[in-house]
Amino acid sequence: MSTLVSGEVVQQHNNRSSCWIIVHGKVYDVTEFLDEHPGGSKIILKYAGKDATEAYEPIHPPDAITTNLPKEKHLGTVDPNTIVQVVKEVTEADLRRKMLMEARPPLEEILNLHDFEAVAKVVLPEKAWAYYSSASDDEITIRENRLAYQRVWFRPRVLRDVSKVDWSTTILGQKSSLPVYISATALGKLGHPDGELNLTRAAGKHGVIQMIATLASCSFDEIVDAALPDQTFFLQLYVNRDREITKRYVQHAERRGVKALFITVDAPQLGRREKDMRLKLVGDDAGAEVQRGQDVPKDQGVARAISAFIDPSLSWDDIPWFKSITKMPIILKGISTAEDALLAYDAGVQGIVLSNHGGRQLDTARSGLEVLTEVTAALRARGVYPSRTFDIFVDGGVRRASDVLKALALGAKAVGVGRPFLYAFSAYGQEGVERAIQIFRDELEMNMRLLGVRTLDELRPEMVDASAIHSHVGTQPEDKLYNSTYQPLALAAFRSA
Ligand code: PPY
Repeated sequence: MSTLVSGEVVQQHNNRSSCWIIVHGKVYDVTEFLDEHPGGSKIILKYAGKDATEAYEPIHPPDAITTNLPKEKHLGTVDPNTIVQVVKEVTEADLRRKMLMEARPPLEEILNLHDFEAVAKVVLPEKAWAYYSSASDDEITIRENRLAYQRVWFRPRVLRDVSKVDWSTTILGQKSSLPVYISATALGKLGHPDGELNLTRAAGKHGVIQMIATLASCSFDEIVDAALPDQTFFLQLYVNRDREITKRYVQHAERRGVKALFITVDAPQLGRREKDMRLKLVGDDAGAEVQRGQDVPKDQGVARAISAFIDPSLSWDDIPWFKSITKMPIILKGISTAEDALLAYDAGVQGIVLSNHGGRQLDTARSGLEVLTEVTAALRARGVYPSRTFDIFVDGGVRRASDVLKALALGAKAVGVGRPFLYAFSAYGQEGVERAIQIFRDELEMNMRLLGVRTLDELRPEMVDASAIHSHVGTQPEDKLYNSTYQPLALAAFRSA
């Protein structure tokens, strides 16, 4: 039985020379870990002698503390009878958020995916919105991801008896009710206490495939345990500098029935997301104190602080090793040129995701949709397109079923959607995700009828005019809904007097 530790005793260890914290009802001595904490010591010290669960939960896997801290530092369970309640102080921001949640538009008034983003922008805690919405540098690519879809126009066919339309498909041999999969996004508990489980429950119910993120707030097993018996998952992988950790993680996922491995290849270093970084400079915990020259990385933002484990030495030479440790199909996520698409083909992987990581990595990289046209041309010139063994996926900027149909007409097998689902559950939990899926269904039905296709196989490149896709100048129709939710970058702020 675990030792009982009284709340009063925990409270006495509230400083740098002796720092105890409570996480999930357990007491830990983190004094010697302070300087090793990737997010810096300052944030831990804020919770010295207190319950840190709420701050810990969204940004750590549940077992991070138990695996990183030597056993002798696990001091026991907080005695529920003696605990001096370290009740979280209800801040003004909490009260405001509660009020805003109560005033949200009812779900039936959410008509499109932009609506979720607009609600999320208002109700999310500032840091969560900054982390989720941010993109790199001047945020040109995140906006280009939307614009690219508007440079492609439909060439609809008529009189084709579209009384029945069917948008179901198979993705990497797995049934999917939509040609859309839920792409990996990290830190779901910043947006909702159930985090990624909202996605799992909705996806299971509606036959949609979820890609589990290495950096999800919920652990891999929690997610898989919440699934229906035959629910399909893919796994997104950040490759660890310690390949043994990666091997264990991948093989565990395969044993638990994950059907494909998406290796992220566009993030040897994390992009500078200034909205996220800016908030850390002026925000509370790592903020003011940090600027006074303490030891916390000064301007890292949530993401950069926890990305140190990612291996920047990953290269094409590593692909055979991945093939040797798993039988799952391997897909490289984050390809942006025909040259790399051909290398991926030659490396014998089963597919690629044309992606710029939602505009969060190399700014002014092109959109996946634009890259798609050059990739299919290059593969065709090689005589290897279309292929049954090599699939092309696209993600970034998809907000409408019309976007999905354009990508499929141009050769994508399916598209990934990340932020919109994240915003849907941040604002409305599982029901929000279900509504988002329903919106895709409704829009697919209408757009397929109007385009003159009954099944996704009937989509053809001739059904779109993509002749302007490479043009980055000229007038564009304005995307009013998107622009009204898009939050411009902020400039340096004065300190308040
Ligand atoms: C991203 O934020 O774009 C991610 O891919 C997730 C992430 C989160 C924290 C560190 C590294 C990557």
